[in-house]
Amino acid sequence: MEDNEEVGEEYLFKIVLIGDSAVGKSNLLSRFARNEFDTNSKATIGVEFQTQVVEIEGKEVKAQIWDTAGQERFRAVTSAYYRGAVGALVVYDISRRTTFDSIKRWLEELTIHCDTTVARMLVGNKCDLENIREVSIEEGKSLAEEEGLFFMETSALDSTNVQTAFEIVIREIYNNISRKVLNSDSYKAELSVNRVSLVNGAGSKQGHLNFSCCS
Ligand SMILES: Nc1nc2c(ncn2[C@@H]2O[C@H](COP(=O)(O)OP(=O)(O)OP(=O)(O)O)[C@@H](O)[C@H]2O)c(=O)[nH]1
Ligand SMILES: [Mg+2]
Repeated sequence: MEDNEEVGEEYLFKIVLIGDSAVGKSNLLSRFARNEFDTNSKATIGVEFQTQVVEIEGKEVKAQIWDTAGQERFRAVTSAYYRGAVGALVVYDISRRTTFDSIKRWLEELTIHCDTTVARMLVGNKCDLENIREVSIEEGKSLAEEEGLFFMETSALDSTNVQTAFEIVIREIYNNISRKVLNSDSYKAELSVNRVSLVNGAGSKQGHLNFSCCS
């Protein structure tokens, strides 16, 4: 029966990474998806995504994580980036206060472009840089509470909490969707729309979208 083939692919969650340039979004993704870290990573241009399979309550969940440029001039068409997203990691760098000050702006952008429930986590990355910390854990926690976000400090460099941060978001998405009655026809339709909108198809593990830069 055709439906049986669909079972393994029932859950495809699009998660977006946002935050200022150089906070470590691309390295959080490479640490999570490939267990890699790059000390000399270049600023992202356009959009990339990676798919990672995670098991939740015995079910196979595909997390498709999208990464874009923090730098305005390299960012691809914003609405396409956010389309269909059900989770977001909003990232700052604990050693650069300006990146923490930008968080409210990133949250506004998320609200403008996403209409469905989005599982959101505030991520203070580079917690290995304790000696040059500019944002305390308490400040991170209290902003997260104020805005109703999960909160975690991470280090893509030494792996602290990277897996956990993604898994908490994925689990929350799963919970949100369960609440929406998983098997309703309208939700299934929503999922297939998400699939169709991907340039490289949901089956591919990596991909990118070639938008022209907004100069
Ligand atoms: N010490 C430390 N350095 C990190 C960490 N994560 C990333 N970096 C470094 O920070 C710099 C920027 O990292 P990226 O992952 O490229 O940052 P990004 O947020 O993707 O930047 P854009 O693509 O420009 O938006 C690189 O030199 C990384 O090696 C971390 O957890 N700790
Ligand atoms: Mg990047």
